Amino acid sequence: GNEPTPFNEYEFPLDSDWELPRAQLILGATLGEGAFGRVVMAEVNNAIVAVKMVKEGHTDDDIASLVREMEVMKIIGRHPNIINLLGCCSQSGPLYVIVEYAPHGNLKDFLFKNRPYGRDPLDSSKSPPSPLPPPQHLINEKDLIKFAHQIARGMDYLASRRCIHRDLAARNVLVSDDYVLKIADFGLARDIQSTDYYRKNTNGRLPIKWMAPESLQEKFYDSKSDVWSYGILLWEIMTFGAQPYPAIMSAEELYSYLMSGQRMEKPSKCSINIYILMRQCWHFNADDRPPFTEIVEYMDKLLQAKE
Ligand code: ACK
Repeated sequence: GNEPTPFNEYEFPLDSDWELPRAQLILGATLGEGAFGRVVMAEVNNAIVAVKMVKEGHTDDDIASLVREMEVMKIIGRHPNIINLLGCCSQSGPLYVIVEYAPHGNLKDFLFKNRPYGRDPLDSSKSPPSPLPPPQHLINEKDLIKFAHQIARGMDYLASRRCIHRDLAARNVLVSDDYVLKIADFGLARDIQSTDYYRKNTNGRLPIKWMAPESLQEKFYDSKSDVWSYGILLWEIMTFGAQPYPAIMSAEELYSYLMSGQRMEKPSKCSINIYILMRQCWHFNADDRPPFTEIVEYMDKLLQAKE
């Protein structure tokens, strides 16, 4: 049913491989909230973690999605470039799914905050000094390529585990210590049938701009549609978090733009080799797009050339 349900009305089977004593968990500040979910910072055995839970007013379906997300994370297993499951509290109290904490937040905001001071990466002409505070992290082109490389490795791993992300974007990649990037929300149950192309996400952006043509047209998703999204994510990285296709306002408009063969231009600070990769990810025909394994190899070579 879809009626709101109070806490503690659910019983979950005990999984002793993952269960942590509730008393060891000290909940802290809320990191973020969605419609029915919440992510809270917490401490367990002197380590900082992130805890996913449902909010009050959730439905049975929201609980089921959180359980499913946790089960997917258990099955997929560990990789350095994904947000890994650490444990859960599932007995006598609300369900807490405990995952790795990424101290620098999402990649889009991280890149935007650390734009080279006073410069708009989309604009090669002189632009007035930015009103933003000076960047805390100095990020050069090699760092950007390393970011793209790590995301490709995480996606190659997820694809090898038969996991399709369906919403790969800089907002869904988190920045951990030492510039380690981790793909988040790969275990989310996404009800593709009910995807609302017109509804903006919490940041007011249209998620359609990351979607492959076959996802826009037929709601079809596979690893090759994730590769398309990876190309958009590459573009976000190379523009320090700019908004893709700023002039496009609807799914129909985007589809005809792509159908006519148009693609985003090379960002001014982006090397031709990275742009070539973006364009390969944006082949209309999914079979012409490189698999993540090839993308990783391509980035290996680019980084070796920069040694
Ligand atoms: O950009 P943010 O600060 O990073 O806002 C979102 C918000 O919660 C909603 O998802 C943050 N968040 C989610 N998972 C984690 C995590 N494992 N570590 C740190 N922050 C997280 C995210």
